[in-house]
Amino acid sequence: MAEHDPDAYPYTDVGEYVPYAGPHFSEAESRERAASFYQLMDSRRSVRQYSNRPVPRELVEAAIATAGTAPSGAHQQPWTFVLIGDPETKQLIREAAEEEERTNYLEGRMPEDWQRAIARLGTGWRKDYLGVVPWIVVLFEQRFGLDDDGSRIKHDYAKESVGIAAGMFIVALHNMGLATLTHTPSPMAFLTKLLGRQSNERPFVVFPIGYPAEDAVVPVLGRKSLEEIISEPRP
Ligand code: IYR
Repeated sequence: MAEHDPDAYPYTDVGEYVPYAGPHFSEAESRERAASFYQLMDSRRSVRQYSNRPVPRELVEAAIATAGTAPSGAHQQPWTFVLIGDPETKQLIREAAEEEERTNYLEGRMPEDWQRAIARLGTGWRKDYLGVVPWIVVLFEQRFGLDDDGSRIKHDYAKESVGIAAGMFIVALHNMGLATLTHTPSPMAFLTKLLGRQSNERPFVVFPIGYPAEDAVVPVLGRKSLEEIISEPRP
């Protein structure tokens, strides 16, 4: 790197640098990889029926490690992945989630347009899958950091950062043939207490993780075409 130029980089005066070590591919390799990765990811679906077949803890840990490579605001890595395998805690999560969802679905807490939006997904207040999966990961967003003396460290773009990490986690699981679902029981505050998290942490999403049931089905849903999601700048 060139010598530090304080005019151009007024806030950059510390830090060490190493050569970037990302992969290099020929254009042909890139095309091949792009096509096969797209195919792999296009086969991903949110799964609501799981097998109780055990999943080695290391596999879920590997997915968490991959998610932890996500970019984050000011590299603050504002995420905690709480990994739950013991049946009692999974059962407590299930019961609490079902209680909230029961109120949503049966007692009119879900606005009508929301009900209409999810009608074709085949969801209901019962969350059987939370009682079947070998693992549940609850991803928490650290809204702010806490340093050793308990004072707050501002986290920039925490929500965006955790959203990116969540996406990478889903990709990592799918890449190893594991299924998951971005489950957001609403409201989710019960998870902070149930899992003994601190008040700076906000539950972001619940991921049931396992192999899909052999007879798992998913709703027939199309994806938007490339033409629908890509655009040019408008004058
Ligand atoms: N949280 C509810 C409802 C629900 C909401 C959305 I947005 C979905 O994409 C699916 C379901 C539930 O988990 O059933």
